[in-house]
Amino acid sequence: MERTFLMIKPDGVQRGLVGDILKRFEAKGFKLVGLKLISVSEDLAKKHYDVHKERSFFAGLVEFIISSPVVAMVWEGEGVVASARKIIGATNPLNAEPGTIRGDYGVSVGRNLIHGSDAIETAQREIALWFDEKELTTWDSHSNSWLYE
Ligand code: ABT
Ligand code: MG
Repeated sequence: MERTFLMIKPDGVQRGLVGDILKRFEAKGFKLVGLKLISVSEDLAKKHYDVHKERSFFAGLVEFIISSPVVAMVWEGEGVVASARKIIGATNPLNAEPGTIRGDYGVSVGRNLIHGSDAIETAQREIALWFDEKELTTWDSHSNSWLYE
């Protein structure tokens, strides 16, 4: 089954939005298989955002991610990678639709509340980067037969 990596950024944790954000993915019908609150090391932040290392905003982005705890998560379900990106909304919260997490709660691109893997291959890389295999839990959700035909 498809999996994605999501991370509630320091602004989402500081603003008390963890419960609201988790609720959206649960209510949609995705299954939580990994969850932890952590202070991110500079090394991990740099590895996570490696694709942006030449960009002007890279140093500020790394500083932001290590500035305060984040909630790292793995969610599972059919089409979860693309669907989670829709639930999250556009990168710039001012362009994100109301009803999305960024559309409902954000106003600036550098404080956009949550990260979601942008493709299945990216998700596999990010899950391996953030979680040990033993931190992920495989379980049967009683909702499964009511979510899937
Ligand atoms: P992430 O889920 O955090 O990867 O965001 P998303 O994929 O929607 O957007 P990208 B382009 O990957 O942005 C990564 C982080 O960099 C910030 N950013 C991005 C800037 O601060 N300035 C910019 O001009 C761009 C393009 C936004 C994202 N994180 N934060 N916070
Ligand atoms: Mg991205």
